[in-house]
Amino acid sequence: MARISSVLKLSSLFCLILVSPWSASAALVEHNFTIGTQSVTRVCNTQTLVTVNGQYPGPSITVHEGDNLVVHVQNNAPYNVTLHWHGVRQMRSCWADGPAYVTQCPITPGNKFTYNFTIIGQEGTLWWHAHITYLRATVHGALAILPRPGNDYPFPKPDAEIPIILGEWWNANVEDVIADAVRRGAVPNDSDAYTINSQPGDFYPCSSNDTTRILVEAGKTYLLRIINCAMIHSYFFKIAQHNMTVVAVDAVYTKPYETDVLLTHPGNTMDVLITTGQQSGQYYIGTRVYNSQPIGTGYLNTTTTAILQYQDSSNTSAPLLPTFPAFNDTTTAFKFSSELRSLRASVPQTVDEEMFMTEGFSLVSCPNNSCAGLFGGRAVGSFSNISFVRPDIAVLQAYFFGIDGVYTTDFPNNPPVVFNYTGNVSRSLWEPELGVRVKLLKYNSRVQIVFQNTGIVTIQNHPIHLHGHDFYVVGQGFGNYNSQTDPVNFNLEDPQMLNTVGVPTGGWAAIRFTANNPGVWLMHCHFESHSELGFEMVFITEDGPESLDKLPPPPPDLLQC
Ligand SMILES: *[C@@H]1O[C@H](CO)[C@@H](O)[C@H](O)[C@H]1NC(C)=O
Ligand SMILES: *[C@@H]1O[C@H](CO)[C@@H](O)[C@H](O)[C@H]1NC(C)=O
Ligand SMILES: *[C@@H]1O[C@H](CO)[C@@H](O)[C@H](O)[C@H]1NC(C)=O
Ligand SMILES: *[C@@H]1O[C@H](CO)[C@@H](O)[C@H](O)[C@H]1NC(C)=O
Ligand SMILES: *[C@@H]1O[C@H](CO)[C@@H](O)[C@H](O)[C@H]1NC(C)=O
Ligand SMILES: *[C@@H]1O[C@H](CO)[C@@H](O)[C@H](O)[C@H]1NC(C)=O
Ligand SMILES: *[C@@H]1O[C@H](CO)[C@@H](O)[C@H](O)[C@H]1NC(C)=O
Ligand SMILES: *[C@@H]1O[C@H](CO)[C@@H](O)[C@H](O)[C@H]1NC(C)=O
Ligand SMILES: *[C@@H]1O[C@H](CO)[C@@H](O)[C@H](O)[C@H]1NC(C)=O
Ligand SMILES: *[C@@H]1O[C@H](CO)[C@@H](O)[C@H](O)[C@H]1NC(C)=O
Ligand SMILES: *[C@@H]1O[C@H](CO)[C@@H](O)[C@H](O)[C@H]1NC(C)=O
Ligand SMILES: *[C@@H]1O[C@H](CO)[C@@H](O)[C@H](O)[C@H]1NC(C)=O
Ligand SMILES: [Cu+2]
Repeated sequence: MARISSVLKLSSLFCLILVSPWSASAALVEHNFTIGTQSVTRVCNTQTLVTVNGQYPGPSITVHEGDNLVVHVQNNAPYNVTLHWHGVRQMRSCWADGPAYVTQCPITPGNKFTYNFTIIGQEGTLWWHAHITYLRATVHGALAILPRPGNDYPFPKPDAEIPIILGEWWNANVEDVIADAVRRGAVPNDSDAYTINSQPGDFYPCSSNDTTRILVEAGKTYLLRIINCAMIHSYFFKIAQHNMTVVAVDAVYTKPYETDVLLTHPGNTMDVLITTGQQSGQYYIGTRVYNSQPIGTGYLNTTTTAILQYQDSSNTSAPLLPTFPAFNDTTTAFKFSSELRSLRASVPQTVDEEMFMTEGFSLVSCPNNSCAGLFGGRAVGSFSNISFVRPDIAVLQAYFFGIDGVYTTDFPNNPPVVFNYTGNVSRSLWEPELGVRVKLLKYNSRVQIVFQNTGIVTIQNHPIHLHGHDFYVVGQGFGNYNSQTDPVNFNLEDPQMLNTVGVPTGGWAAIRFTANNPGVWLMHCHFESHSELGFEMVFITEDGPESLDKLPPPPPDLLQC
């Protein structure tokens, strides 16, 4: 019975808001989020977690495209908090985007702030999470965007929808983990378990009694809303004996893509259809890490599981486990990422602004090699050799109110040095600059960025997330980007649109978007340890000529720092 009730709780995560089908008008969806602390036990270890409304994972939000979402946040936790609405375009509502010291000052303990924005032109699954220090490890939840009342999905309506939230668990206070790493100049300690809907599953100690079970009926179609909320890990995702059809990624519809394995990076969301084609039984839903670094450490080699359980309970066979790709199976990872195609696309055919950015690790030297990173240095990340240093006040406030001295506008279109990016990079090139250099974009300019992963410290697939815009991934490959030969093969017809792209390890990815959203927009690696260590940069999209092309003034409860 305990198992059944946990399944029911899960399915009620996504209760539909009932709106009559003939009403096309947008609704106001309002939520109260109280941030607090609670005691939670996993893998035989009890921790005090920061959570929203006492839920872990946090509350699911369901809206329709076109709705105005208003979330009143009361911070009763002992930490500064901000919330980000991951993947929401935030058209003309940059003030509600959420990254701390970029678009807002934090909500300090005891204080409150209201996030108020309208979701336009996006359908599918997104999510929300804390956007400061390491709090998003436990402060996160699903955001399902249904078609406007009267509109349909571009695929047959599923019989039910099931959220699948992939996360990580530490046998430590995550705020201590990041503070300790920053103090020592080290990479933060790894987590102690990976989770599916907050449970590690049958292959971890003290966990099997609480493994997430998803009850299904035979012969039905289910829509899985899969969200990678993990802090540092990309996963392969499989279900034993069940193929999957991807229909959307990052709340952008795809041409239906059938596969038996998914690759998901932190920040990515996927809408996936499954048909329950078996008669009965139990089938593991499982994840295993995709490790794109040449070194084979820094991750758990366990399989994290939930169970897809057919309701016919006469079959008591043990659950079947899927077979997984090897941890370092870059071929399978690249195949999945490069075969996705947008259902509908309108790609900028020419560009006004062309950027080439190196991205990856850098190493800051410390006095007497006294830091805990490689060679006694401090581990950091960078774009084009600039490691971002968070200012004391929000960049958006500095921009809007014309406060000088917070940032400069000279982020370069090309990195300062040309070198063999993915080769054995000379140590003399490892030390970055530190600063807050932003890139200004003219309103409505068409932008192309080529991200070039470097071999500094190590090559790795970094999931690069851009706020305020979705972008088309027009090309990707391994080795050094060749500006003569690679553009010839760009897909300008139906490339996938994303908000988070995994740049192939030791390779490159080319994106295009139109800067049609005035405001201050963070771009960063979505491995949280990397972004906390400066793997970030900022775009400012300038106002356009018409009043509707301008960023409106701040909300009345604007926070100061
Ligand atoms: C949010 O809290 C306010 C004040 O406490 C209350 O009046 C309102 O009904 C709550 N709204 C929701 C959606 O729970
Ligand atoms: C949300 O913002 C709109 C303006 O964009 C405003 O009209 C509305 O009153 C705001 N709602 C709340 C609850 O603050
Ligand atoms: C991180 O790991 C190191 C080495 O295992 C340990 O000494 C340290 O206490 C850990 N830090 C935290 C915050 O748990
Ligand atoms: C699992 O539940 C059984 C039956 O309630 C109990 O005897 C056992 O101790 C539990 N195991 C764990 C690891 O909690
Ligand atoms: C999954 O798809 C593959 C390739 O299309 C096919 O060979 C296999 O039989 C399918 N498996 C199931 C369980 O439908
Ligand atoms: C019983 O379930 C197992 C998986 O747990 C499955 O392999 C088997 O085919 C099922 N048997 C029947 C008769 O459906
Ligand atoms: C996982 O790593 C441990 C050592 O850390 C090793 O003993 C074990 O065989 C590995 N398991 C798998 C599935 O690779
Ligand atoms: C993957 O790892 C295995 C060892 O586990 C190694 O033999 C193999 O060469 C690696 N493959 C790649 C592509 O790095
Ligand atoms: C570095 O080490 C030398 C020799 O041990 C010492 O004299 C010097 O004070 C140290 N410098 C710093 C910045 O710690
Ligand atoms: C760049 O480095 C790679 C890997 O070491 C090497 O194979 C390649 O020849 C180098 N390219 C150039 C132009 O030196
Ligand atoms: C980065 O900038 C620093 C400081 O100007 C310089 O020493 C280093 O060589 C540069 N590295 C690269 C890869 O451009
Ligand atoms: C919390 O935010 C306030 C306002 O920005 C700042 O003054 C304070 O130092 C922050 N506290 C911590 C622990 O970062
Ligand atoms: Cu990264």
